[in-house]
Amino acid sequence: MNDRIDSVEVLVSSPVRNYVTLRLRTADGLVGLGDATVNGRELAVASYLSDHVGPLLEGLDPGRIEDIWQYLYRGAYWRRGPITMAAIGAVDMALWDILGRRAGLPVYQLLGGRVRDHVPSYGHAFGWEIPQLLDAVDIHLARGARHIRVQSGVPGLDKVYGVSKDLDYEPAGRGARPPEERFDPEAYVRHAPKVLEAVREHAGPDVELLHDAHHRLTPTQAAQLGKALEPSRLFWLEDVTPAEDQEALRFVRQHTTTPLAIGEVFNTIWDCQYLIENRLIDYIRTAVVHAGGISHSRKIYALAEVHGVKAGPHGPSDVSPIAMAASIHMGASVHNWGVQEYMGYPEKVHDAFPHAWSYSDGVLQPGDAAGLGVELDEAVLSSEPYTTAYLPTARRLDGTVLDW
Ligand code: CS2
Ligand code: MG
Repeated sequence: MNDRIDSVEVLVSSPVRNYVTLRLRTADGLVGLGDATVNGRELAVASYLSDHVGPLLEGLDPGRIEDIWQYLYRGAYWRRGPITMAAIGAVDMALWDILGRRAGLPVYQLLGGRVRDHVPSYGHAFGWEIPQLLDAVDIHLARGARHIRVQSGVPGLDKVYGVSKDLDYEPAGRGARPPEERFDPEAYVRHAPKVLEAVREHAGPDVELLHDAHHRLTPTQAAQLGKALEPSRLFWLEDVTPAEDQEALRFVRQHTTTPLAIGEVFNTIWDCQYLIENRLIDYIRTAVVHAGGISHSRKIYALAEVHGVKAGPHGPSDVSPIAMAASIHMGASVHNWGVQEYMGYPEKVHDAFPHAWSYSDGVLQPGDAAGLGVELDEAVLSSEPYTTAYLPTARRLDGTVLDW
């Protein structure tokens, strides 16, 4: 049958950042692309795909998207986790891409069509000191942004996650070991409210402000921070406590009305179920690539819809433009959408993955190309060799390892 999957390729590439891309081809020449990037664990997911998943796909009907998802998830004894789910996510994205290309329709149309005119997004403003941060906020405002994530340095520390001194994207340090940083959660909790207050004062009441604490606080610190931030009226406070301890968020929620977001490290609907069903969060942050693709993400959003929770997907530059496309297509067609993170990409990444989706004036558009609307420029994609790169490991001032 000439519409069967007849080739499965896994491309590990490094146009400035490391990405893992899945390319499926059908016997009649259609191509589907999926993103399988797991930042800092790229080769593990590449092996999972090429050694364990690829051989199963050859000869299958690419139109059986849900069945292939179930086959790869339920049909294997070991399941869940970021590597497995990113691999399944990449396959799922590529199958929706093929379906769209076969139908001559953009994926958002296959998902039920538009429910909004554009997909709201937020970018990152950071500055080591408050004046630099305010300048960065002004750049976002001048671009037309309505949602901005703000992060700053902390007095007494010389590095803070998310506050790059010279780049406009979050870098991962190349090398065999992650670089190390020192972080002091207490100093951070004391300082962050002053930062958000200054930004609110500067930006006025209309702009939506977001802030990420990166799983580094105790429940009590998180509750104190949420309370202290109330006058700054955040859109969301993200990842206040380590994501495994979901009951901690009940305590935080009981003490603050600052909206809470979490879930960028979640991989399945079962990771999200407790928090959503108990209404302990306002936004669920799963990324399409790390949570099993479009098919599974739609189920997470549907569960969230029933419980008044909105989607606010993770979208750093370590999620490739293919996953970004898939997320934007969902953003155009999912009713309970809050906002898409859009950190942006170095120019070379846009060149490596030419895409129909676009960003301007603070919002994203899926474009009208068939499928996901992303192609590969292999010359750019392979212009830099893959080398391991890691986000820094953080330790407390006394040297104990902190959560990421
Ligand atoms: C962050 C990410 O975007 C975010 O909210 O939490 O920058 C995160 O640090 C990286 O994506 C990790 O790969
Ligand atoms: Mg985050």
